[in-house]
Amino acid sequence: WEWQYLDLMRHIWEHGDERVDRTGVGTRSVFGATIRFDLADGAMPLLSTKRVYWKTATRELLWFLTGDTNIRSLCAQGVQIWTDWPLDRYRRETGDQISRADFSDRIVADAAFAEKWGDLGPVYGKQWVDWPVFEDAGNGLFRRREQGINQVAQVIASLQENPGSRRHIIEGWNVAELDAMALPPCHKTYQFHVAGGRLSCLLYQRSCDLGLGFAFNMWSLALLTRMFAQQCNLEPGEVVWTGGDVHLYLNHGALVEEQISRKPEGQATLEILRRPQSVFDYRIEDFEVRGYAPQSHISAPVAV
Ligand code: THF
Repeated sequence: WEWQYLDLMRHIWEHGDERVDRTGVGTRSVFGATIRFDLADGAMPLLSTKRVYWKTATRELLWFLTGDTNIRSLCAQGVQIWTDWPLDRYRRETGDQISRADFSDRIVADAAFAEKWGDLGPVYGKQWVDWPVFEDAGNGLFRRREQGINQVAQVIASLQENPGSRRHIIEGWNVAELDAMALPPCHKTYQFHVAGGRLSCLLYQRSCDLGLGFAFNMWSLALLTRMFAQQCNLEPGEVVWTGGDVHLYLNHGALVEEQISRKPEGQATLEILRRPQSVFDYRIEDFEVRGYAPQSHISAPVAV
């Protein structure tokens, strides 16, 4: 499967449309790409042509499932993949050129600081488990219902009650709240599908940083599918990743050249060591990856 990724990478680097993007870094991009992976026998789509920090990606996914949108609990676990956006805002608004490490430490140490500066707005976690609902207050006004819609719980229920449905969807793109988000969702729509006792999932990702984010997004798609399958007593099926604007940042040239010179080898598998009560009760220790012997990590800067 990894050739699908490497071929796409090479294709975009050689033929992608070059443009200046929102971040000002510049990209080469194509529109519309699909990568499929079969989860049979525990296989997971972990790239072997560079080390992927799957535990970091897993911590991020578990954080989404808690509904949290503040980076504080990620920072407390040493996960810095979301730190740059709050850091950027803090530096812009205060003029304080604090280092990322100091900013992260302060977020962890100081709850009030974290509340003021660590929140990303109503991003993934919020929309997944607490999509806002407004109800008629009876006086001609509408009020926000205390508890929003838990899409994750609803999809787990619909998979169990009505597996043949074509509506098993988790949506991040809440149009009314996009302006309040630090970043509108990239991996915005997950659709689940049951056939022959197997659970598959298709992700539609509107925008993909192929050099950096993809490895995380693909892992998380597969992991979410494995967790849902376990909860619903289904076998894992296929994951289908579909990207809209799929791009390589121009400052990822060294990563691209190095990675497309490497050859995929081996196949990692995942064992889930325990069957938690619900999809919200997984912990990082529940996941064990076997047979993962990747080539060395290739670092690249993230565009904010
Ligand atoms: N913005 C951009 N430009 N790229 C992205 O991949 C991205 N995301 C999320 C939101 N905005 C994005 C953030 N997710 C890394 C991984 C995932 C991220 C952001 C950054 C990253 O730097 N990974 C490094 C090292 C990780 C580490 O040190 O732990 C890597 O080499 O994988 C995509 O959803």
